[in-house]
Amino acid sequence: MNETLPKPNLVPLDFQSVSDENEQKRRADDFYRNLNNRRTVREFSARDVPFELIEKAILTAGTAPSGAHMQPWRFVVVRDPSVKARIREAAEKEEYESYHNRMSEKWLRRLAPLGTDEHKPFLEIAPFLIVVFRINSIVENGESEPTYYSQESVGIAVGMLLAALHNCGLATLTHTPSPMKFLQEILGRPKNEVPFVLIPVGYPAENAKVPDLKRKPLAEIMTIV
Ligand code: IYR
Repeated sequence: MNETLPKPNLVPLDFQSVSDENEQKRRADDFYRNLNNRRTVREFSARDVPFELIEKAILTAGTAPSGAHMQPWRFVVVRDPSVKARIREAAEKEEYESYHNRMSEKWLRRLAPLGTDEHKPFLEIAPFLIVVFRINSIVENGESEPTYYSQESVGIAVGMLLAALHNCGLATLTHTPSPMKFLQEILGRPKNEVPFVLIPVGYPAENAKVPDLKRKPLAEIMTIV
């Protein structure tokens, strides 16, 4: 072992235990019902959202566990209409190519029930876009080092972000224009920050519709050994 490695700095755990099993079950059920009610929304209202809610949701996402606790994420909040317009223009250009020339017949068949296409008006209508970047390397003392398990880490943080936004009554869409490199350029992010997902946030449009999706039952998603 390398003798110069630092020692861990351990402090007492602040574990908030839940009073009893019934209370645990009640909370488990409440949380499930709350998240089971979340739907990806593609029709947004222009109604404004308190910025504080966006900040709190990002703080929540930032509590996610991460590989070697490197917290390899950056959340860029876009509210400037001119930046949103540039993002829409660039995304629609890529998406046009994807839908017309890049996606396979099988893929298009999978997407057909969702009703998606290359038109992305929500990129301008939603009051906020949160663009999540994955930090793939850092520089320390002039030396470059990769972040570890950054895909998994950022995926977990995004899950928590979506749950936090839903929990405070906001609608979200996980949008992945492909390729996403234009986001790095428009938002002026450095090369080590790789676009991960783009999340429009706001309230649903009045009478917004969503696809009639069914979720897999427990027996199909859980295996007990
Ligand atoms: N990125 C495209 C296509 C798309 C792909 C998947 I996988 C989806 O679940 C939904 C859409 C778009 O955003 O339209």
